[in-house]
This record gives sequence, structure tokens and C-alpha cells, in this order.
Amino acid sequence: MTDKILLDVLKGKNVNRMPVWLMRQAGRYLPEYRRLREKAGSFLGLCLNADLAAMVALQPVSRFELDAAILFSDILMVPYGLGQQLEFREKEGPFLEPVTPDNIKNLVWKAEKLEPVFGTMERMKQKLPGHVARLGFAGGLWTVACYMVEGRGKSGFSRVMKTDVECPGFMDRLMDILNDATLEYIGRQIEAGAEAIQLFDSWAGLLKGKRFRKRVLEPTKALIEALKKEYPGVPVIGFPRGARLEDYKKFRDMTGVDALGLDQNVSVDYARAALKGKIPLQGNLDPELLVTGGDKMKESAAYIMDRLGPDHIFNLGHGIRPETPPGNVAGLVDFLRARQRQHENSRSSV
Ligand code: 1CP
Repeated sequence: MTDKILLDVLKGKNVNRMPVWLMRQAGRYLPEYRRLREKAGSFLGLCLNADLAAMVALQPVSRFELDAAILFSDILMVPYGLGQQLEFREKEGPFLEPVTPDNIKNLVWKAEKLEPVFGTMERMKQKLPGHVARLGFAGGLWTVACYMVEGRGKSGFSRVMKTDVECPGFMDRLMDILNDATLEYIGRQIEAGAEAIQLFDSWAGLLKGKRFRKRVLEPTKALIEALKKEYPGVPVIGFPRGARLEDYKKFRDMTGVDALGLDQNVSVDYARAALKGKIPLQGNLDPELLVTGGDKMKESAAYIMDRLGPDHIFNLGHGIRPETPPGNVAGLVDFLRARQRQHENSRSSV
């Protein structure tokens, strides 16, 4: 056993308490984040300022009793390191100059452009309390390819869906480039101090059947295999958000992930009956419930905890929404801790 309960769960050890962390736990819902974000001038500037980014990563951990801190960066830093033009516009999200068969040759990976991101992880290693696990992350290759080809997020992904059907060779080439860049991006995070990695395949759910296999299952398996060769002791949490239920199962069984992140559309009962057992699960409280808070949030959290815990990694089904009152996050974490103590007491008094 280590003193990091999240790592214990990821390594299959028995634990008496459920680890908790929340996707996007650092971000716009926190006033102290908004202040540092303003100081940095832009979101990209914040990601490339190791001192400020490390402070941001630590903010939620100093407010709430969480078991992990996640690197403060973005999945789109890989396209940035490949030289693709990237801009985060206020309230509109990311804009990239779309990659096409004509300009793909211009993508050249330069890890040195991301030196500050690795510096953020080094600072997290120096500053985080010993029981808090350090998570690194990257986007799933399909999801990052979606943004690179589409050029943006909000308006949907029709261009990349069409390109994948009409120019599969181009997509294969892009995914190969992304595989190599992502491997180094993750490797450098591990060398800087990351103890586990989450792969966010946020748009996995756009695909099904053969295309899910080709763009999600196979590339994830290859990436994890290569990663495990170099860093066998570092667990990987996979998150194929929006995937069909049968695809979640395939993802669990075929990719080599050490834990499976569930979005809020996977029912807890299905997860318990069909997904739980082989590897730890993570998720899947609806982030909307954290916006409303109150008894409904607590009931759903208790349901997840009772049906899936304690070797479950408590989390949301997707990132915290910016409009979430920070008090609700405190309410959730305190509720989980208190309920756990209750369970422990009732066990020890039997
Ligand atoms: O204005 C701001 O301050 C920027 C908002 C923001 C933040 C706080 C963006 C822009 N990215 C991030 C940080 C971030 N992104 C983290 C670290 C913080 C943490 O988790 O605590 C992580 C893990 C991500 C991952 C990420 N970025 C994903 C995967 C998870 C998910 O949400 O599905 C995706 C899809 C992105 C792309 C992205 N970056 C930012 C935005 C607004 C988006 C989504 C764009 C869209 O498709 O609409």
C-alpha cells in the first residue's frame, strides 16, 4: 500500500475508502482560477506559464479533500507542439487552422514548445501533499484528430466524419503522427512526475462498429502498448466518452487500460452488472447535478458509491461546468467522506 489511495485502486489493491477527484476540477467555476487566468492574459498563456499553471492545478486540492491533482494543460497542446495554429477564443473555445492533405506535411513535433507544461508537473511534484496522486493526461488520438481536421469544437464534427470516410489514408497518417507526439507528450509528463495518466477520448461516441474499432480501439491499444514498454508501472485510465455500451466493454477488454472512465449516460446498474470487476471503474455523476447540488446530487452520489464502491474512483461523467457553485463541490466531497466514515463505523461495530 502507498499513501495514495487512487494509485492503490489503479494497481488493484484493496482499499477501504473510495478515491475522489473530478474532471476539470481546476477551471472557470473557481474565482481563484479566473483571477490567475486574467493574470496570464489568455488560456494558452496560462498553459505555457509553469508557475501559474501549477498554482491552478493546486487550487482545487487546497479547497477540497481530493485524492488527485491533474496537470493543468489541454489536450490541444499536442497540435500546438506539432506547429498547428491554435487559439482559444473567449466563450467560443478553440480554433485551429484545419489540417488537410495539402498541409499535413507541415506538422513537425517539437516537444520543446511544451517545456513549460512539463515544468508544471515538476512544480506539482514539489508542492502537492504526499497523499495526492499526480495525474498527467492527453487526448485520445481520435479526439485530437477531430479538432485538428475540423478546426474547432462547438459547431460539430461533420468535416472530420466525412474525411474519415473519404480519405482514410490521410486520417491514418494523421493518427500515426499523433501517436508518436502523444507518446512523447505523456512520457515527458511521467518523467516530470506524473504517476498515472488519463486519456480523454471525448468524441469516441461519434463512432460505432468498425470505425470505432479502427479509430478508437486499435489506436488506443497501440498507444498503451508502446507506453507500457517504457513505463510499465504507470496506470492508464481510458475515457471513451459517449461510446455505446457494447463499445465500452470492448474498450475495457481490448485496449489494455488499467481503469475505465464512464460518462453519465452509462447507468450505474449496467456498470455494476456488465463492466465492473475486471478493472476499476471511474465516474459517472452527472455534472448537471453538481450545478444544482442538494439532495438529488447526494442521492445520486450515494447510489454510485453503494453500487460501485469502494474500489471505484469517484468522479463525474464529464468535466465540471463553469456555472457550478464551488460550495456544491465542497458539499459533494464532504458528503462522500461522511458517508464513508459511517460505513466504516458500522463495519467495525459488527
Ligand atoms: O477560458 C478558459 O479558461 C479555458 C477553459 C479550459 C480549461 C480550464 C479549456 C479550453 N481547457 C481547460 C483545461 C483542461 N482541458 C484540463 C485540465 C483541467 C482539469 O481537468 O482540472 C483538461 C484535462 C482538459 C481536457 C480537454 N480539453 C478535453 C477533454 C475533456 C472534455 O472536456 O471532454 C477537451 C475536449 C478539451 C478541448 C477544450 N479545451 C478548452 C475547451 C473550451 C475545450 C472544448 C471545446 C469544444 O469542443 O467545445
